[in-house]
Amino acid sequence: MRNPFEGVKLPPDVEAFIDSVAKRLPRLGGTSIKDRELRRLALYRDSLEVYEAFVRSVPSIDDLHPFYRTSLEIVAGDLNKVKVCLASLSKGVRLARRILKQYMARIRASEEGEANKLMRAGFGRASGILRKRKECVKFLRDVFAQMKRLMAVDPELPTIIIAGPPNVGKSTLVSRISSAKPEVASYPFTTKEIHVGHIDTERGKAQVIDTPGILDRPMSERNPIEFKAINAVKNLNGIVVFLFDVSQGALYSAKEQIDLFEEVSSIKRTLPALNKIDWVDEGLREEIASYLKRKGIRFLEVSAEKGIGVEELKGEALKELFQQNVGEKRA
Ligand SMILES: Nc1nc2c(ncn2[C@@H]2O[C@H](COP(=O)(O)OP(=O)(O)OP(=O)(O)O)[C@@H](O)[C@H]2O)c(=O)[nH]1
Ligand SMILES: [Mg+2]
Repeated sequence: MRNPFEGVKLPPDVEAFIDSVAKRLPRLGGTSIKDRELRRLALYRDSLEVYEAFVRSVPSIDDLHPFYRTSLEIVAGDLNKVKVCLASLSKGVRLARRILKQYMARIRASEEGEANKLMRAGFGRASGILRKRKECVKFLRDVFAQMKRLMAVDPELPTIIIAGPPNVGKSTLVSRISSAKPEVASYPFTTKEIHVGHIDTERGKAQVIDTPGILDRPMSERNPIEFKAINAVKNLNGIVVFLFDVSQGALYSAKEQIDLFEEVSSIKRTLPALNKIDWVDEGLREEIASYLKRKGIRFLEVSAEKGIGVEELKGEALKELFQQNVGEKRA
């Protein structure tokens, strides 16, 4: 599935739109003054099409995949405002068209000497109607410009979500296990860049994403937007590979990492791996490994950077992923 917002035709800012129409008016001639003024209002009327094209290009909000609907909600702050503004803009354009039509009829019925005055009046009234929607247009423009940029994640594809504390090696792992160079995407969830890679398998295509700034802190430190972000990730069809940092350079204690792991694994099916095994801190490794063993949780030991154990991790993750997918399809 492609980003449903990719095809949205962004609307021009209202003042810029009015300005650009006004600038084109003096260039229009005609066989008479009346003819010229009619052509001017017709130009205005036809130019309104950019707003109609925008509204038509917006996908139905209620039919969006939950991943994209949640993303839209995060970006817009309020889905209802998006709907209200879209409706208000549609109505404004219809009203402006009607006004222009009325003034064109009046010009046709008027004396030559009245035509320019009527054109100005029609122009002014139509512009007034659009100006009332100025804030809405600005809001919609900003929101959909951001949504258009969210291209790389396909919520329909089976997805391996790489999670773990900051600096654990998530991005390194994404590029290690995906076949192509990962794409870099911006997301409303995080100010950081998300990497999206793909894996081609016999059973079909899968994607791998890292989650900087999303699944890397305790829930208690989160704001409402971050909760929604987690929800969006939850809505992806996938499993989590959780990386622990067991290196001598680890920024987080075993307890902090284990607490985070427990939170993440309560959200989605999670496969843990101890990363940076090439630069291991034995104490840290032992503490985390014994916790996992005590819980009866299987884990792997890897070095994303050196490529140690990475193929095995990839194989395990894909196995779980496709097992889960088969299970879900049967259910
Ligand atoms: N020694 C060692 N270093 C690693 C390994 N994997 C990653 N690193 C290093 O760890 C640092 C962080 O790696 P990233 O892949 O950027 O980590 P990240 O989890 O994406 O970091 P954020 O996105 O900032 O949360 C980099 O300097 C990597 O080179 C590993 O297996 N061994
Ligand atoms: Mg990263």
